[in-house]
Amino acid sequence: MQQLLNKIEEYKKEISSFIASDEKQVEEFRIKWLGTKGMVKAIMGEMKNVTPENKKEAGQVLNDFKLFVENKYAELKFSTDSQLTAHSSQLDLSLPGDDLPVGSRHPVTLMRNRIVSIFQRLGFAVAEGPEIEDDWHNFTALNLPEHHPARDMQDTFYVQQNPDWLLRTHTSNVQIREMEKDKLPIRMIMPGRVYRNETVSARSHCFFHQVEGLYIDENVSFADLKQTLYFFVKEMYGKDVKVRFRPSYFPFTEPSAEMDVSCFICGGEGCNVCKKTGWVEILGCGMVHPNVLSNCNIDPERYTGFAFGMGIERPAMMKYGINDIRLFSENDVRFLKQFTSAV
Ligand code: 2U9
Repeated sequence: MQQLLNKIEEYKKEISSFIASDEKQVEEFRIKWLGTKGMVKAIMGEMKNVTPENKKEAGQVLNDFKLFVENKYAELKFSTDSQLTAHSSQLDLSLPGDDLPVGSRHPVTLMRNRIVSIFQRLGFAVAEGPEIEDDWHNFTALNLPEHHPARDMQDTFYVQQNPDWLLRTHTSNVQIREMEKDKLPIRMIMPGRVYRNETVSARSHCFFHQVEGLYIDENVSFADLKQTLYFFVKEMYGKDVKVRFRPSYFPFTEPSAEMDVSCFICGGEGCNVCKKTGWVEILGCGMVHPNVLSNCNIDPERYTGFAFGMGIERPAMMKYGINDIRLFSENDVRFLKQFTSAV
């Protein structure tokens, strides 16, 4: 056993001091030590002469030795690699690295993130849901009567194989799904893509994005709705904008309203964006209809709530001066790379 250990020590010394100046010498090293008739194989063969009580230790030592030789071989190979050495003489480590292309966020994402983060600061959580939906969650639960025009084939994309399925026309399906979970109060916003069967043009598309919001608790009033949306508008469009509510009608809210802000382009003087009116419509809102609460097993005598909804593309077009909604979905990198990835 001692003889074996001595021999290995000697070999290690020889190997450690070995230097190869070219690939040929490295190959000679490999053949001498690691080849089929090499020294490692030979010394491994000496295991048979080791007494049974020393076998375990000898096995360990021999394995370590084999690893040692293999590592040295790898080292020699690396240091004499002809490609590497050829390049290293021409390598200028002071040169700056290649530019990595940095992506930018999509303008719809930027606008969605801005809207979402304002409501998050007010304590709204974010919820998402399916884009392929059934009639109940997209229409019936929302108090849309059977023959409401929105259900019309002209406005909604239905799934051919099953007319109970459709592409959601708003993200209100997510509100219904949250209300059905039976966990109150609810204070959530629902961003997402929605679909309408409309002719594609510079101003309208068959899919676009929305953020909708829902707040349900005891004693929620229209005053809460107004205060929440005032805060949103000031954060979004600045302290100086004016706000006005106009009465409106939606089947899922009662009373309903639309909210305008004084034109943030011309300051109310009248321009193309506000069509010379001085006002820009930015969202619809209202108190959740008692029928909608009942449809989701929420007692309308005890709970009330408000809801609102806004498109994302239109404010993004106004903010970035984009004049054609189709640009958002054409994936032209020349268009997309113009937006900062700040938010
Ligand atoms: C539930 C109850 C009520 C969401 C609302 C609007 C008014 C609205 C449009 C704005 C522009 C959609 O993108 S748009 O075309 N939305 O005017 N949305 S109230 O009301 C709800 C939602 C869910 C359960």
